[in-house]
Amino acid sequence: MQKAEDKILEESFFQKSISSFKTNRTLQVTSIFVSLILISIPVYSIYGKHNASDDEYQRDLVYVIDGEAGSIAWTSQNNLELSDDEVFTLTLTNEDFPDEAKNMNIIALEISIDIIDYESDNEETNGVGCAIDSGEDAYDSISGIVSTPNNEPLDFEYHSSFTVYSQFFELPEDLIAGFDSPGFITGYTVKEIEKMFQSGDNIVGEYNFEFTGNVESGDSTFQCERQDPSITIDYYFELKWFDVELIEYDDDFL
Ligand SMILES: [Ca+2]
Ligand SMILES: [Ca+2]
Repeated sequence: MQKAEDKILEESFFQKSISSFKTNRTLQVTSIFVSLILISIPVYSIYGKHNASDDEYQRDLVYVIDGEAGSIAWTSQNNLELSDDEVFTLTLTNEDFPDEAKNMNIIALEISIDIIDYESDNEETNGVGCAIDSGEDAYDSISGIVSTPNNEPLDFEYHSSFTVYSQFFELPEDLIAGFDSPGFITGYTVKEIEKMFQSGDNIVGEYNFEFTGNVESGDSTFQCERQDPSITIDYYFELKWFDVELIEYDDDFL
């Protein structure tokens, strides 16, 4: 057990398992941040003591959290153009999940937004002074709120492309997470641990998405006016599935 506790570091096995697709440092930092929040959330076990049964001995063992994980594309849109303060809304339910997700243990929703204007802002210039000094683009941004069933809403604002997560189960507070190793847990039976990693009915209900365009024009220069009509984004949502597999820990594991 002490050996397992030594493995405590700042990223959980879960984030590690779903972060392999990430492509830039911003996303990695976001991921670690979300991971830290998840680990810090207190969770009170709902698993009371049962009458003594054959699997009680498992509470004294340490289990390594392993398993398989993957992604299923849900919905997406390219070239969504918003003017300043324009709000885009979308409401879906779990009934709208793709068929292949319906019998899976869906444990998270990942919302990714690419902000086209970050690399190529569509600001317009007008005036005789533009040839000499046209000034510079000002970054636009997207702010938004995403609410999912049985979760606190996520709110955010970003200038560049980003990803946010909503997770549908709470990691046990006594999960021992390692940066470069799987998580460990002890004190529970196998059945209890497996149940902790099931979303169950937490996915049932409405998913509301609200994205607002914040369009900024760069400062005008001498005899050169700058204007910015809009911000353009691509968004895509992915569902993350996870099937937990427990491995009894022993000294030979690592
Ligand atoms: Ca701009
Ligand atoms: Ca723009």
